[in-house]
Amino acid sequence: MSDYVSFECRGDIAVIAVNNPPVNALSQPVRAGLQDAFAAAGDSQCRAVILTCSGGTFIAGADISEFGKPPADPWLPEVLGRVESMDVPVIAAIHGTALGGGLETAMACHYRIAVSSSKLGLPEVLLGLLPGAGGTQWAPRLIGVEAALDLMISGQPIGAGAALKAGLIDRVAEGNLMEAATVYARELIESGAGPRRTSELAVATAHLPDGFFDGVREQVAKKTKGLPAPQKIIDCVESAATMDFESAIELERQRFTKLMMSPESAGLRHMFFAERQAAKIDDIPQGTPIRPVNSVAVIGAGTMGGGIAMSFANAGIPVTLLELDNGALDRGIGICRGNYERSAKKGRYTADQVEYFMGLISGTTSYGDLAGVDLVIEAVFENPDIKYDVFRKLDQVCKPGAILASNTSYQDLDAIAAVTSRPEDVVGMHFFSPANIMKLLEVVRGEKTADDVLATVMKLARKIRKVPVMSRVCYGFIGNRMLDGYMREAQMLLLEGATPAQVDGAMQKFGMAMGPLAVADLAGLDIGMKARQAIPDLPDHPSTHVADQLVEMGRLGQKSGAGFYRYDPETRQRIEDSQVETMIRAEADALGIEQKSFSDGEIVERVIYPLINEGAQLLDEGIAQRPGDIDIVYIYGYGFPAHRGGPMFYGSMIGMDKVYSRISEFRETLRADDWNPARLLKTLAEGESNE
Ligand code: 3H9
Repeated sequence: MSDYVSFECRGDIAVIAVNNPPVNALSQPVRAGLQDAFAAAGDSQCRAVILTCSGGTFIAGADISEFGKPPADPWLPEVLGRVESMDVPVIAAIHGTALGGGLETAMACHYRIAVSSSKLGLPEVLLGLLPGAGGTQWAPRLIGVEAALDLMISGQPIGAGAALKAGLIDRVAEGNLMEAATVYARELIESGAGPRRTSELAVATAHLPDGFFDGVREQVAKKTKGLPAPQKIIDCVESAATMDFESAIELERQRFTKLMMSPESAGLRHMFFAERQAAKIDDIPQGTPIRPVNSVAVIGAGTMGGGIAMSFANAGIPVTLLELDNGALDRGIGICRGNYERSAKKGRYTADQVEYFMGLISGTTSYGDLAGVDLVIEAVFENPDIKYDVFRKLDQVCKPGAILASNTSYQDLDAIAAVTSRPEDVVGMHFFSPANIMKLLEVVRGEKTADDVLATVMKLARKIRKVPVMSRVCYGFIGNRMLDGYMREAQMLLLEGATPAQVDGAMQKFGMAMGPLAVADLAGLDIGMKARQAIPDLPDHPSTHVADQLVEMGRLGQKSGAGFYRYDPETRQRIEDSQVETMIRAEADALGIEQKSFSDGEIVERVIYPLINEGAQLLDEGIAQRPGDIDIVYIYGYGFPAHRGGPMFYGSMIGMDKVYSRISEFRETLRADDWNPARLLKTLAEGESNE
């Protein structure tokens, strides 16, 4: 029939199969192929149709790469209308993942059978969208209003067992899927069941209390920070309960189209592809051999080392923690157990799982015990001499071919590699704290790091559920190097008249998980001060004066109960502190800095534009491979709002010419040395203003 969709009659049962690797996305040729195949089935003598997919999965959704481009016929709702209107029973045979438009396709079929390992979901919300091919109408009819809202607002898929219980599927296939689907089709033919159209089912609403939908709206708005897609999903589900099917479908279509044009969806779609792209290294071919990693050691059982160990244990990989003495080792292993037990209390793990994970974490105080491990990650104090010492020892004891990784956040990886006799085996694996939770992994490529070492670590990252991004060597790599300007401007704004709460408030409204000053308090102001003191000949900069004075006042941040803010000892709630305000104004006075007031927009520009500028500089220097990689670093490592697509995408949405011109203005009116526009930013800006 077509390369993408095949049609054949097996006796009186028609089999339509989609074949569009890797995930059978509903690209235009698939939609056209489905339309033709169902037309052919309608014209045939078949008494039932089975819709199946080849490869590893059922249809995983619409083709996201087509979004934002001019629509190409046929439109998916039209195709699914054709499927639902078939006069003979249509059975979806599901394996792998039936997601988004894929699950909508299954719901347009009259019956559904799935293998037990399959997953079904409506994840459109994660792309800033809603199910736009009938999903908001079919789901409440099949599984009820509450479960449908849950499925669509969380975006999280459910397994076949839960789907069967909820009524999303009719059967779980035992054994071979096609055989089970054929048996099902035969039963339906013989019982004369006929088509069972989802749109003809009623939506159960009698049990819903008055004001149900408004209650959900309010609850969801709090959790989703006013993002538009969840609210529009609620509108559509409400319409399923209050309007006729055709009118409700029309509303769904309008809402879907509006969301498709929204900046939030553009940002989230960019992030979807950027995340997948970031896992690839341009000059390392896909098929590069991988070194086996079946055992891992972590040097240093502090908060970071323990978190790294947990990440491996969570993926079923045994890990040995090494510490200098038994006391430190016991403390480190105890922290891992404590973390697991807290998660178990919240219902994330069973007691058996906790024991399983802890069974994978062992400890030693002897480097000799690391002789057989495949990968060692050093996570000791950020001091180059200590790190050199560790790597010299590892070079002596580790087997040939073992990967030697450093979790350094700032140090020169090439200098670390140079103390070993095997710099090709040395790589950076920069985790973010808490390492068992944060998804970002900066993979640092040294001058001599071997291709297979990099390929192994990029792949391993996915196995331990991290999102890897490759960075070349520079001070602070991608993320921390960019942070410099961000933190500098946040603190300069204080000296120019803003309060900590104003700066953080503006950034939180922008969507940052936390404001920069609250983050500094969380990290510990003394840590920043010590890091600065460790840099030889670092010139004085007024931006650090407030933080340095806070440290001198004993205000180290959250851990001492006060920093830029005071913290309620019970709730850890931030409280604005007039003592800090007075100190800031006195310092500004001493520095002769004029005071003014700032709008939220000005604060955002001052704090975010340095990220964009430094990002452009990193691209120019070849430290980062692509703008999208930088976006992924900031979204997964620094709490940048995903719906804004990351700093570089955000810059491109504003227009790099506008960003450049504002930065040039700041260069004139603020501090020339701090606001040097990156060469690449200038080039991009000139390109845009010539368009
Ligand atoms: C929707 O359906 C809207 C409808 O309601 C209404 C329409 C009118 N499109 O993730 P992987 C690519 S919205 C295009 O590494 P995994 C992906 O970029 C959609 N491409 O594999 C990658 O390409 P590359 C709702 C897609 O095994 C390759 O496939 N559906 C799509 O780790 C492999 O992907 C979703 O949101 C797509 N839909 O995970 C599901 N999906 O090799 C989105 C994947 O060039 N997809 N690609 O880098 C996923 O969640 C995961 O890809 C999946 C597989 C779980 C399926």
